[in-house]
Amino acid sequence: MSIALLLPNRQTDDLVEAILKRDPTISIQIYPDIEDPDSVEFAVVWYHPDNELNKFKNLKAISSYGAGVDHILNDPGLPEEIPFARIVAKSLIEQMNEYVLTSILNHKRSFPQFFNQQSQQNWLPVLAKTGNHVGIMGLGQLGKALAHYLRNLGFKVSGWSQSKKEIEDIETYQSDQLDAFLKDINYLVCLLPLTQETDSILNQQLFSQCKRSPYLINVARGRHVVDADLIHAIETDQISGACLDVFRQEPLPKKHPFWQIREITITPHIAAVTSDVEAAEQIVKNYHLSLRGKPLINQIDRNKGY
Ligand code: NDP
Ligand code: OXD
Repeated sequence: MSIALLLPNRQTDDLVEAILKRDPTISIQIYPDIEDPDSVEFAVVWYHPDNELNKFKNLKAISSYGAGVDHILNDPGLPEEIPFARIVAKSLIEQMNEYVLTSILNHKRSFPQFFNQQSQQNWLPVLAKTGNHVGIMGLGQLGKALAHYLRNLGFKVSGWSQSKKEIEDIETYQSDQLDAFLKDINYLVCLLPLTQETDSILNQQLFSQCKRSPYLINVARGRHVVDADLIHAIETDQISGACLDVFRQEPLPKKHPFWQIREITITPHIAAVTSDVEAAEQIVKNYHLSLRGKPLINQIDRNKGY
């Protein structure tokens, strides 16, 4: 019996070592060298090729290698009834907080402009931008922690989520209150899961509801953004600029117009990276739970899609 790792384009040595450190009895097969598919009872996946999971006749459960599970749900060959889970880790929260704060402050204090000016030996003071109101779309594991973090640093914070939340010192809005949520914010952070409902949510209509030309920080999924609408919103100053970590196609193609837009900062899907040690801890626990037919830790609700 074994765990299969389907993590194309990733080095797997550290994850294998971390899993074996927790349980040296586990046998691990690494895609594409799966020699004994019938022995696979548990699969760990990250943007795996479609229709591979249904080759494992004895599969009992699946784990995402990260926080998102859109790549699992998008597999047309995802076996029905097989439970799957995602990774929730302290280090993801810490990295995400740090990334978003850096993006906000870079924009607020015009650092990209100063880097540019330095390369031209150009001494041109630019004052700090006013407005400290951050709106977070998604108040889950990452969004809620970010809300507390920014609030403790003195930002005004609002949050928007599917269901209404009560969080001290944070203005919270539920799904039918998007307009009110968007109206006053200076920074808009997307930390939603990618689902049918949230696909392309950052579009022209939403941007037109923002009244203070907020700076967009998308650290969720590229498919949340309608690229052409974002470019138009920046050109018409509905959105003052954007820091984008995720894209519809990754790596972002060299010809994509985002590369040429001064108001857009691009990072290569690096906001919060799963640590192999933390992932291994949850993978091994879930492997053993699945063998006993028990619910998984951080199991996904298939109906909700997150
Ligand atoms: P969670 O599942 O914990 O939280 C999701 C939040 O989004 C919940 O508050 C949920 O509302 C809300 N939500 C879901 N659907 C809707 C909707 N239709 N309308 C309004 N609110 C909605 O996710 P995480 O916080 O763990 O992660 C969020 C995403 O961040 C991941 O799915 C992943 O895509 C991305 N990510 C990106 C990384 C990077 O490096 N760029 C790293 C890690 C994650 P409710 O609480 O009411 O259910
Ligand atoms: C994740 C990610 O979902 O890195 O963990 O995007």
